[in-house]
Amino acid sequence: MNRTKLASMICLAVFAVATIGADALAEGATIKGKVNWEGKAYKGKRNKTMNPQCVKFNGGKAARKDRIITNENGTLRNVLLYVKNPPAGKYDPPSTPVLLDQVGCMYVPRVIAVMKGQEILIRNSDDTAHNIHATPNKNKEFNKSQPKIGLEFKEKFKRAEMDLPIKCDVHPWMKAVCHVLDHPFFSMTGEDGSFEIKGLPPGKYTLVAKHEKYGEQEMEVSVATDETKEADFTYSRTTNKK
Ligand SMILES: [Cu+2]
Repeated sequence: MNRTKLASMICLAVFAVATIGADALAEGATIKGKVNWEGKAYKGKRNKTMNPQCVKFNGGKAARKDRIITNENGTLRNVLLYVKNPPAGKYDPPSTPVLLDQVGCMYVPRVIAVMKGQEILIRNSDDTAHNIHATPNKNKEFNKSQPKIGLEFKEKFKRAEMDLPIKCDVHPWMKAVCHVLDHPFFSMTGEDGSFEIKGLPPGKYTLVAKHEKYGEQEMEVSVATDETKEADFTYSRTTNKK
């Protein structure tokens, strides 16, 4: 038996029984790609309900609505990519927190994804008071205020839950979405629309792309041991519209 084969067998055995640290997912196969946006770039409308103080934070013009953000390179931001049929195993959450910032009276980013038990670092970068109010279905609700610029606190959710809403009761337009997964095989698209899911044992996976407005798409992706596979998705204004 060659070393690669032996290593993959050990790897499979480990995935089947032990608790795996998500930080140790450097080994294994990778699925990566980008989420394309087809058609005209989307420019969100300015938020007419934004109060004067928050408008000032945004340089004198109200911030644009951010449920749909297309990037300069023709991709779509804030799309969650996750493996629907993750390899069996118990996973420890990544040790690095995910940042949820408040900038110009908007959540940045609007959509975050964490593993259950992973820390979310919530920061106030505005010179005003915000409160952060999570209203989950399966997790514990919290409602905490951040009265000053520069304040931070950490929170985590214990159970998997998609589309968990987070809002600010001071500024009713402030809305964020948190996806909580029970495994580490997920990724969010950011400013370049790319994603990367690492550490997969060889196998056939169903990869799901999920956007707040344009919904879900699925793709079957098979990976061999340590293989890197490309998988691109495309959304447009007509995706999931009938
Ligand atoms: Cu606020």
